[in-house]
Amino acid sequence: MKVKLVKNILEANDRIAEENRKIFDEHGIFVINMMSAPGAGKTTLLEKTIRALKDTARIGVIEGDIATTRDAERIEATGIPVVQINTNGACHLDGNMIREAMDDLPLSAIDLLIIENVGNLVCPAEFKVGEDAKVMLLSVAEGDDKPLKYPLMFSEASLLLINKIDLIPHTNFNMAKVKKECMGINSMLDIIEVSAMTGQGMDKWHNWLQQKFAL
Ligand SMILES: Nc1nc2c(ncn2[C@@H]2O[C@H](COP(=O)(O)OP(=O)(O)OP(=O)(O)O)[C@@H](O)[C@H]2O)c(=O)[nH]1
Ligand SMILES: [Mg+2]
Repeated sequence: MKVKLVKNILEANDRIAEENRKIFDEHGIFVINMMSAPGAGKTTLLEKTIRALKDTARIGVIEGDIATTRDAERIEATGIPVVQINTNGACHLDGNMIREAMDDLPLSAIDLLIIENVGNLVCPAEFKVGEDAKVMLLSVAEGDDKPLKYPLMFSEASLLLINKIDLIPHTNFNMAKVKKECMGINSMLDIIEVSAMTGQGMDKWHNWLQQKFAL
């Protein structure tokens, strides 16, 4: 019974996500669902990316957090449209939440919408929101055992950004092992090493975005 219930919830969510996707397509918006454990650097990466690309593309952001408008305030400071969703306890965004947030965005004036999901390495990977691609961050400070322990997000993502590479000298993070294990989970996964803090590798991430849709 419980299994059936979970399946129904996911199917209902898939339908709403599909409707969201149609609305985004009608407006010609490319949508990224950005996911990671808490603190991997999603908002920092977004702040840098927006500042680098906002003259080339019209970017909008939806921020998902359990509580506070802190991340939306950081994005607002870059001067682009942003909406904050507070899930009040839920560990992920779902299609319905995005459907409601859309009403507060100028969809006709956005080419690239980046949805920062709730910081969590598990639940966000289970719920589609209407995205074109899932982009995942893993920071080197989290440890190199994460792909095999939390495989779903790695298997769902199109791109893995390995962030905070400036900290590698202070960790025992084994880059080669992580890449090999990620490939074992998802052989289609693109992987780019970045430091949102120093800017290292950020041009490669921006190129990836440009290739996915014509900025
Ligand atoms: N050294 C270093 N620190 C970073 C880097 N990227 C982010 N940080 C720091 O990591 C901390 C968390 O960054 P956020 O961007 O808030 O992380 P987040 O993934 O948005 O966090 P949640 O939204 O809470 O899940 C901040 O103190 C950042 O300054 C990086 O590349 N290198
Ligand atoms: Mg954040």
